Amino acid sequence: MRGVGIVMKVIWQGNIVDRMDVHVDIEDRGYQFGDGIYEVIRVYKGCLFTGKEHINRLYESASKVRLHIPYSFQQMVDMLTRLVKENELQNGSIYVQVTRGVSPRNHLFPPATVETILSAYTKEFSRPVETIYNGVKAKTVEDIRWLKCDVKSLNLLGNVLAKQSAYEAGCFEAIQHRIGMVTEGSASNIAIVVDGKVKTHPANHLILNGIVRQVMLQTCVSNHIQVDEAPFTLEDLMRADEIFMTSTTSEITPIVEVDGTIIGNGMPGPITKKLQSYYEEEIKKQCGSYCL
Ligand code: DCS
Repeated sequence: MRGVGIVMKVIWQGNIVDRMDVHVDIEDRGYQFGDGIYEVIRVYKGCLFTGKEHINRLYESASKVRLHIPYSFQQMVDMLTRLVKENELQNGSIYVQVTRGVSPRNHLFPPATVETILSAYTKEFSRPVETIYNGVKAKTVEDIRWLKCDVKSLNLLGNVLAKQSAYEAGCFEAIQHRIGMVTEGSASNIAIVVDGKVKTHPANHLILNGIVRQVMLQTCVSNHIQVDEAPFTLEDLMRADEIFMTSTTSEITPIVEVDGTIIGNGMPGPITKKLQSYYEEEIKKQCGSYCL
């Protein structure tokens, strides 16, 4: 909500309505099974940053779990843009999700006549300046999630448990690993810098191919920073010169301590800082002269 007494607008089944008028059915499959997919799109100065990439990924996630989205790409762009305007959102994010609809509880897909349910809302917040500048602490945890982490699924229990465990250890993010190979954060991708080279897990079924990850990799290539999309171990992580996480909300955030061990000199490293400035350039390019 933008202010007292102002009801925020949301998208419900293709229409823009007051948030208070939305009622989720107890048998919505998203609610009961986590049977759905979602996206988080960043908005700077009222403009959708990498909006096309996020919407494309929403359709990809839907198709990977055989979920039908009854709107065209352009209809989706128009709907989300209208929502941002209606809510007068300047800086923040759009959350959009699609569930497999409402049907009597049964693990099987509902009949094809059951409509999927699309909803979206906006949230206002500013850039996390403090953590971007100073960096954060992380905790390593075992990656206990399923084997379709490339799908942005509503099932986030594994991610929730990882994040909570990090929080309880006084850390900002969890760094997940499968038998010692680092995959990704609880809600971010993880990269290390070794001898000036950026290394991050390849985009396969074990991670979400983050949009910020992709922008970061492109800026590395355009600026002649070497990149290696290859798995790395917990030992590589602990010995790295620099570590950073990438995500729509945290952008490029340095990780300066892992499991109580200081990384590098405990300050955001030079490559991370360079990548942050390239990322800001990209924001300005797409969304105008937004700056801190
Ligand atoms: N990996 C996981 C598991 C994520 O949940 C996210 C983003 C990422 C990587 C990074 O992807 P993007 O660069 O495309 O953001 N998670 C979103 C979320 O749930 N909240 O904010 C971002």
